[in-house]
Amino acid sequence: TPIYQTASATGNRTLWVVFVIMLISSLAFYIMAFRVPVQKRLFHILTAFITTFATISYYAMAVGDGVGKNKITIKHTQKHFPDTYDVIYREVYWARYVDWSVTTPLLLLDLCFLAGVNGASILVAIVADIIMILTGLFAAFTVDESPKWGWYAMACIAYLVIIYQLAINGRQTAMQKDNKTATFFAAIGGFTLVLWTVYPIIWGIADGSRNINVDSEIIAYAVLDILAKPVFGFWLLFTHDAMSNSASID
Ligand code: RET
Repeated sequence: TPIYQTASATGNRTLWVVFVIMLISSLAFYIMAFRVPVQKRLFHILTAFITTFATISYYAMAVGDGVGKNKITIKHTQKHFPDTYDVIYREVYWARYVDWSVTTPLLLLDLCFLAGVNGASILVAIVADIIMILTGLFAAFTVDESPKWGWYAMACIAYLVIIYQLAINGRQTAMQKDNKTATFFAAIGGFTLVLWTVYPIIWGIADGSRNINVDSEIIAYAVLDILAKPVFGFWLLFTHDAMSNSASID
């Protein structure tokens, strides 16, 4: 008998709550953007776009459009007994991958511009990021177990490339800037590194091995998304506004 894994009212309510938080944050970021001169708006615009895309994708998930079904067969081998199979149908929110494929590159641009990373390294980080999200999407929709983890491994390698560009390259260039920028980049970059690393862990126990239910998955990503987008954004923009008043970054 197949196993069905679907969201309940709790999961759906969580999606709506995050939709509202993303919407309000976006409005706040656009207002903050208009309050600074256009030459200082780059971070504001990037950050506002990030939550705008998240607003759209959470709406898609909450109304039930951004979600599909994936069937996976898990084989259990036992000595002296015939193989048994678990067939699991699970809801997969593909709208997340649409969101991430746009917003994670924009988040990387925020960090790269803050650190002053060169164009080639920015491009490498962004292409690696797109590969990470697309291979993650393929992983989420494979039907057999082994290719799933093959896609997952590819995504993890791409993630390591991003970390290299930001944590090694980015930190080096940030340290050549003024003290305040260097310290701030270390703080917000460290925050990002920890947060982003939790995503593949959640994915592994949710979409990957299907050990947690869809509601828990929705709640886990909700917390991460709020920290990675609105909290990250307010922190970046308030610090940026405070620092540019004392003329340190542009
Ligand atoms: C996947 C699965 C495959 C392996 C890896 C992943 C990484 C995802 C990341 C997502 C970050 C999302 C953010 C969203 C903002 O709100 C695709 C889950 C490595 C790092 C920051």
